[in-house]
Amino acid sequence: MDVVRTSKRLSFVLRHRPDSVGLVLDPAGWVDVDQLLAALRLTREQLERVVATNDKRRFEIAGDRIRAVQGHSVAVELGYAPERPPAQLFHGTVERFLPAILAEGLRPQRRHAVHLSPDVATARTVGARRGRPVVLRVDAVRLADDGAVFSRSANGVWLVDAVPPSYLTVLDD
Ligand code: HQG
Repeated sequence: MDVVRTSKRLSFVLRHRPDSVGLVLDPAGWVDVDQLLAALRLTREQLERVVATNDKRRFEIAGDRIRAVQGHSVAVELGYAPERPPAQLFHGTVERFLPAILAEGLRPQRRHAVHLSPDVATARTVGARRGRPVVLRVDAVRLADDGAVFSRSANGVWLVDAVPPSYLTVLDD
């Protein structure tokens, strides 16, 4: 079994298209492990290896259920408690999105939330998936003080509904 390929397949099914293999997520994104194993033709041992070795700890198993910890495009209520963010958070993107981002702010696009990183290095890696990365600093505490609700996924990604442009600063390289 190719661990990375299987992880990508799991992300696809548990975040975006559970229906593609006949699964239905519960409202918090969980699905029965045995059903997932049958649908993906995996053994429990293979699944546990993918979950345990995943570089970004993208999945969590609790009892007989499994879910992706963030990154969904299907509607889910992950249930992470609201949490006060650090003073600053970061978002990695690419130059071509900047005009839109600086005009309308960060939007979740296809996902259920805007994803923010706790440090510049992580944000740069996220942006680099699409080209030369550009990092934005988010004035997170001010945004929280102004009423935005932040939460943090089980793998340390900060989530928020949106970030208006006035809370964003483009960092120099
Ligand atoms: C951009 C990966 C135009 C945004 C990563 C991003 C992350 C706008 C893209 C996680 C915009 C959305 C999430 C606006 C935002 N106008 N473009 N108003 N607002 N954008 O993939 O944050 O490996 O949905 O900058 O590591 O890149 O999958 O979000 O470029 O943690 O676990 O629209 O996905 O994790 O792209 O990445 P995405 P993201 P995994």
